[in-house]
Amino acid sequence: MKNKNTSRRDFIKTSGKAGMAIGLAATVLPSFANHFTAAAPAGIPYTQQPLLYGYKDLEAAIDAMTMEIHYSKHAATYAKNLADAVVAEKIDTKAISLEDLMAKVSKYSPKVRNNGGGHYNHELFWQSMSPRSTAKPDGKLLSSIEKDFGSFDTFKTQFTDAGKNRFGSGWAWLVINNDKKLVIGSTANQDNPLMDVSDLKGTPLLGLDVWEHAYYLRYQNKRPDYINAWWNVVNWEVVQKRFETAV
Ligand code: MN3
Repeated sequence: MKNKNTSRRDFIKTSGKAGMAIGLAATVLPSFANHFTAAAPAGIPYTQQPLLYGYKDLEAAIDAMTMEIHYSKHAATYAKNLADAVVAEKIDTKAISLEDLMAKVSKYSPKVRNNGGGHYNHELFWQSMSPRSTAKPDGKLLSSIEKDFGSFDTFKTQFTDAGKNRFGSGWAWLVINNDKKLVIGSTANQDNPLMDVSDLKGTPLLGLDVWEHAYYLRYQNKRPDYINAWWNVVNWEVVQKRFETAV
């Protein structure tokens, strides 16, 4: 995986044809289809990474066409625009991680905020889903959820409400804050809880895209139906790993 990602990144760098590289990634998707293992929680690269499942694999919640357009058009554009902004604003991506860039995003242009957030959020989102979802987490994450929200069902209801009630476009989040407490909230547009400009602050453990482009083809105006179905594809294994890294 690591070599593949590296060579793909080099390919993008040398060819400058990000769109072509993304098309290539889409055609080789079946070779990744058997790798449902949890992705590493720490550090999201600046470039778009291959999906660890096929576009059709999340049908329990999201149709294949939505996945394809979302990944290969919307998210790819954020990654490309971030790459452009990184060059224009002379951001040394070897010296500063994407997470650290988010933490001082107010010092950069709106293009970095919108596309850096857009790229980070989507990479986290793809990792947060799996065709082999378990109904709930276990271990320390489950006990922390039960401690901080009363029960797993209460947590689900509050998270669902955060997504339902986010006016316009944005994201619902489960974060762990500086006091190691789990907190649910939402952000507008492509902001995220790592950003210094965000009211909601913490390390993202789980993020849900509630932009219309994430659900409109199947669910139209029914965002709550999308969120209710989305629980069927949450990759709790990855969320647990993020939690264990953060605590
Ligand atoms: Mn999106």
